[in-house]
Amino acid sequence: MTGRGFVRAFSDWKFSVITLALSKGRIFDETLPLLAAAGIEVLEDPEKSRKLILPTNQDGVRVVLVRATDVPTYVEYGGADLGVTGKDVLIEHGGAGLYQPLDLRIAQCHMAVAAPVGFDYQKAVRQGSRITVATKYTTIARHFFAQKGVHVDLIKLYGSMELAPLTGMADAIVDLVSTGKTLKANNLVEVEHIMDISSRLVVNQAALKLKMARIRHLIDAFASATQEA
Ligand code: PRT
Ligand code: MG
Repeated sequence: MTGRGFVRAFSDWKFSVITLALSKGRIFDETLPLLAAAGIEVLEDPEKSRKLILPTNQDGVRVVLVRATDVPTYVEYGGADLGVTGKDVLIEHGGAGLYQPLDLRIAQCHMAVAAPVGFDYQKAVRQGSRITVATKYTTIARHFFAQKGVHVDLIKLYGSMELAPLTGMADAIVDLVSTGKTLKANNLVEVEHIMDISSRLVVNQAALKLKMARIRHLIDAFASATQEA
């Protein structure tokens, strides 16, 4: 096949397949029932398989497994036509170039400020003290504290934020809370509720135009499954 022939064959094939980006764990697990509502069954278990591209029972639909924070990027640049991603991840990514048709109401949790049990956060805020906050969610944290008029020094971390106040590196953290068990186990308490978080369906704008009917069908099936839940 010539170079141009290959490119044409690849783009014909790409046009015929819908690629959905998911991350392993709760997003994958909680998206499965929505896919089932659209008649789609993923044929391999990501916890057992090492494959990053998973086939489904429909020839024209496949799932790619990426890091949770990479889902918007895959969809933005067309590596996937659609994806499922947390509102937290979307805000930090910026959401540029993504169509966001649906709140799927899965992987629910909330974003919070938490501090060690002994730290008088309210007093520090009242007095206008400068506080140091460790977080993976710097955009959300910066915006939240700016709105409150609180002076913060942000320390960017990529995980285990709970450790930062325990080691004296930060006064507080901004992190996701679901059951509250992680905070409790690390002697931290929630001091501010920032926002509720759930996961969204995101769609590549060009794919939406080129594969309109098939993507619409998926959005509609997801929407009715979400309302029934
Ligand atoms: O874990 P990894 O580094 O691989 O990636 P990730 O954390 O980005 O992915 P994943 O699968 O953990 O989270 C994907 C999405 O699920 C997030 O973007 C959120 O929108 C959503 N979600 C829902 C959560 C939680 N609940 C949650 N509890 N994401 C993370 N957590 C973490 C939280 O950060 C904290 O460490 O769980 C801990 C708190 O849980 P509780 O139950 O102890 O309060
Ligand atoms: Mg995680």
